Amino acid sequence: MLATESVSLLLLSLLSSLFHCEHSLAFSLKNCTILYSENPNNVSVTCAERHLTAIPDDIPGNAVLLNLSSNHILNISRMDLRGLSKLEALYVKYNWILQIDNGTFADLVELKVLDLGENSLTALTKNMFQGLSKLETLSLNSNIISFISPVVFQPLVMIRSVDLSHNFLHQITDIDHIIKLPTLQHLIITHNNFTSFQSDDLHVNTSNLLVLSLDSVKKFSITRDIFPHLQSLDLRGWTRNIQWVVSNKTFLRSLTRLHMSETSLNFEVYKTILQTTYSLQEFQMDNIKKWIDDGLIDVACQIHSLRTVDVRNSEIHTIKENMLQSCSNLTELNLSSNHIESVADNALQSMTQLRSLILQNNYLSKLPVDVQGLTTLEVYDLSINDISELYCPYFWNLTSLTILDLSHNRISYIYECVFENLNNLKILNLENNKILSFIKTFNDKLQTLEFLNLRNVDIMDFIQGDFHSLSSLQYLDIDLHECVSVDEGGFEGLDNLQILYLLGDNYFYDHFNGLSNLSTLILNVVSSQPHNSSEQRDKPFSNLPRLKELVIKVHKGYYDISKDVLSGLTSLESLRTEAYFMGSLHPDTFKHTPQLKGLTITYSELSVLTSDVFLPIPNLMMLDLSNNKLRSLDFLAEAKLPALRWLNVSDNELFVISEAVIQSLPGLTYLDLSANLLTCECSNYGLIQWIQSSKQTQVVNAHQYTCVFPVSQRGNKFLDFGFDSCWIDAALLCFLFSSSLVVLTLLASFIYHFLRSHLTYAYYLFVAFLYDNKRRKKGIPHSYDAFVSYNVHDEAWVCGELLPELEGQQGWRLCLHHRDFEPGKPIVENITDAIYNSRKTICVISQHYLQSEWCSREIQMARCCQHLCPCTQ
Ligand SMILES: *[C@@H]1O[C@H](CO)[C@@H](O)[C@H](O)[C@H]1NC(C)=O
Ligand SMILES: *[C@@H]1O[C@H](CO)[C@@H](O)[C@H](O)[C@H]1NC(C)=O
Ligand SMILES: *[C@@H]1O[C@H](CO)[C@@H](O)[C@H](O)[C@H]1NC(C)=O
Ligand SMILES: *[C@@H]1O[C@H](CO)[C@@H](O)[C@H](O)[C@H]1NC(C)=O
Ligand SMILES: *[C@@H]1O[C@H](CO)[C@@H](O)[C@H](O)[C@H]1NC(C)=O
Ligand SMILES: *[C@@H]1O[C@H](CO)[C@@H](O)[C@H](O)[C@H]1NC(C)=O
Ligand SMILES: *[C@@H]1O[C@H](CO)[C@@H](O)[C@H](O)[C@H]1NC(C)=O
Ligand SMILES: *[C@@H]1O[C@H](CO)[C@@H](O)[C@H](O)[C@H]1NC(C)=O
Ligand SMILES: *[C@@H]1O[C@H](CO)[C@@H](O)[C@H](O)[C@H]1NC(C)=O
Ligand SMILES: CC(=O)N[C@H]1CO[C@H](CO)[C@@H](O)[C@@H]1O
Repeated sequence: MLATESVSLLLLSLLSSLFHCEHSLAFSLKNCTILYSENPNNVSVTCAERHLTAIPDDIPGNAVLLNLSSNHILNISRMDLRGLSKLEALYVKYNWILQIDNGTFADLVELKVLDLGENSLTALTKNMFQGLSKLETLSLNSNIISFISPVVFQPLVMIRSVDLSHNFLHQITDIDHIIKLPTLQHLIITHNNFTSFQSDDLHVNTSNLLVLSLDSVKKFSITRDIFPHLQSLDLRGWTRNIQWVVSNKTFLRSLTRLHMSETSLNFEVYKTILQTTYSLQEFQMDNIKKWIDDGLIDVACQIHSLRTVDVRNSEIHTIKENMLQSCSNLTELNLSSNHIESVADNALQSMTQLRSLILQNNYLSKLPVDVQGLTTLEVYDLSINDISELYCPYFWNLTSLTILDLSHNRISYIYECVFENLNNLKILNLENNKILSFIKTFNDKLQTLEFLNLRNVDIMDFIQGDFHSLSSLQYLDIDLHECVSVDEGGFEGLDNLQILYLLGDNYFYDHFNGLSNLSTLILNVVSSQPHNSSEQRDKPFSNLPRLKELVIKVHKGYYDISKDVLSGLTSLESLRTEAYFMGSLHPDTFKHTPQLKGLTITYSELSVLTSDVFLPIPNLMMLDLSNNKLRSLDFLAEAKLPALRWLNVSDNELFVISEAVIQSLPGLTYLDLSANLLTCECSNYGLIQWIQSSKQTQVVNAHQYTCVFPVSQRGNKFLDFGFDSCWIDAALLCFLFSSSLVVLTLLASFIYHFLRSHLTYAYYLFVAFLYDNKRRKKGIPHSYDAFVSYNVHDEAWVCGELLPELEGQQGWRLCLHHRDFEPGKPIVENITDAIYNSRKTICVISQHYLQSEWCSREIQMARCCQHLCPCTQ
């Protein structure tokens, strides 16, 4: 009895430990999200923008990227990042970090990128970066660092780039140890409080630095060959009048790129700087309005090697005749974001090598005449100006042009002749213009064009033949402000088109004829209001056999989508719709798209879905049904979606998720249930258990979900819901279980005590039965013809009468117990052996026989196993 009780106690404690399972192994993180990725090794975790004050303790150990940006973290200690040995990138930007403990990053042996920018660090202490032997990029910008330990960078044996801009450093010796690092290529130290930058202060003979961004200093002096590899110098933000000393021009022999800005420098200083950079190829200047008129560009162009000039935000109004007179060797000129209204005749004429001319974001109202002669031009950008007219033969000699950007102008008409001769043009951007018609614009021209952007042009109608000659076109964007129409055959000729963006309201006709190679179609539909039913309307995409991706966004949806709307889309892998399949989905909708892997149906007021809808698409991997009115996911339980990995059902009206649903999605790794009406009741018990214990499926932000029902629980955290009420059921279960156990034990001991002998007997009968079965299966022959069962008192008769008769006269071989039983063997086994080795059993029945226990057993066994007994009568 005692034993039984302790067994049930043990069971009870086992049960209760199941109910209070361990959370720490769970996959749904408390304050972070693992970004979905098809590659299981790419574990990117983001905890950004969550008001965190400390690094969460449940970051998975296999995380590769961790984003902790924009929180309120104050310090990082040794334990916070323990074990994250796979981490390659760590972003802790925009926090309040004051302190980082020694050895904090010791476990981060794979880390390549560390961003500690925009924090409150004051010092970089000795062992701070210990262990970061693979770090390549370190950002420490916008802190208040004023002290750097001489040895802090020593562990960083692979470091390539360090950003220390916007700190409180004031001595160049502070960065001495950084410049020394042999692997360092890129150093940013702008916006500090350095007074000078002098090679004599640096205790290094040769630095491998390629790029240096430097703060405004009073003195810049290089008197040793310390930067033989320096390619790029960024001196933006220099406001002081400085002393610039480069004692030998060869010291900056590798410098090809110089970037400067601001206007407070003396013109003479600019000149001095430029004169010491004799290999310069690229000169970029911002905000140098003041020196433009004095001819700064011209001074720069006198460096023979210069090829690129980039002058932005400098309020240039006119490109004067002599402004670029020395710039004849330039290949790239960028004058974007100025106020250029006009270009003087002959201002650009000398630039016979020019390949790229960027005049973006200016006030030009006419095409600059001079450009007509720049026959070497390959890139011409006139976007964001006021140009209203394109005329002929303006572009005719620009035969090398490959990119022409005329977007964001006021062009209203394009004459038939405009694009004549542009036989190399690949990209044409006419976005945001007032063009009303394209009649013959592209006729027999632009056969090499691959990319055409007509987004937001004012055109109303595309007619047959408009695009006829654009046989190389791969990308076409005609997403417009207003609805337009494309006449039947309007897209004819676009045999190579792969990507098409389209806006309008009546595309559901026969308009995709001829687009047999289209792989992506993005439709922005104003309204899907049905027109007269016709076969084309019901099967609008039937001519797009190669289409892989279809996006349909409807601004005003209607409730009448044909079940065959996807007919013909046999290659479709991704379908994204918004407000398109309004209200319901016909079960046969996806019958035509067996390859579908990603499906999005949002803002469609779906409240009920049936599992049949998904039966034709068993390969579905990503399903987004967010922003609908679903009240149940039970359809998923029968839908059989074994490949489903990503499921978003946020912003619906779900209140209970049954365990059947959870179990039907074996491959799920990402589930978003946010913004539903989750009920904190026992019916969600399975869900909560699963969220907390699943090691495969992440339920995004689950720890932030709150109860909506019942009203008494409203606002409480969903996962905190106590199962006290559900406990009653569990306790009852335990009670019933243990009571049955007790009753069973009692019964067993009763039987054992009172019916033991019967049980033994039954046991032997059973053994006999098994034995016989085995023999029969094996087909072992019998050793005797008969076993004679008799009582000892009848032995005289058996030996004297029966034996001579049967063995002597008939030749039978009999088995007699006094003669043939094996001595030493248990009697029962001897009996069974005898019976089974004999074909028949002969029972010699007498008064003694009937009184003997053994004899009656022999009869029973023989009956049971030879299926007959000759002496039952
Ligand atoms: C890893 O996953 C993130 C998030 O899904 C993604 O942005 C990134 O491109 C992926 N990186 C690789 C190398 O697959
Ligand atoms: C980290 O999160 C911030 C804030 O959401 C975001 O702006 C930034 O792009 C993220 N960084 C990376 C590398 O994902
Ligand atoms: C880290 O910050 C927490 C407050 O967020 C504070 O309690 C703790 O003492 C700090 N640790 C150290 C080592 O400064
Ligand atoms: C780091 O270690 C140095 C000595 O090695 C010690 O002076 C300093 O206070 C330590 N810093 C922290 C934050 O523990
Ligand atoms: C920068 O240095 C000057 C003098 O060298 C000092 O007056 C000023 O306070 C310093 N600024 C900062 C932000 O350290
Ligand atoms: C710099 O070179 C000089 C002589 O060439 C040598 O004596 C000195 O040790 C070197 N300094 C460093 C820091 O390598
Ligand atoms: C400049 O340096 C080069 C090579 O280092 C040397 O040949 C030349 O004499 C130096 N010129 C001057 C003026 O010191
Ligand atoms: C243009 O380049 C040629 C050859 O490289 C050179 O002779 C000429 O002086 C350069 N012109 C200017 C203005 O730099
Ligand atoms: C185009 O080039 C031809 C021959 O080089 C020349 O005659 C014609 O004037 C040029 N046209 C323009 C518009 O510059
Ligand atoms: C550091 C931090 O803000 N941690 C939060 C993580 O999420 C849990 C549960 O939502 C909060 O209680 C913690 O404050």
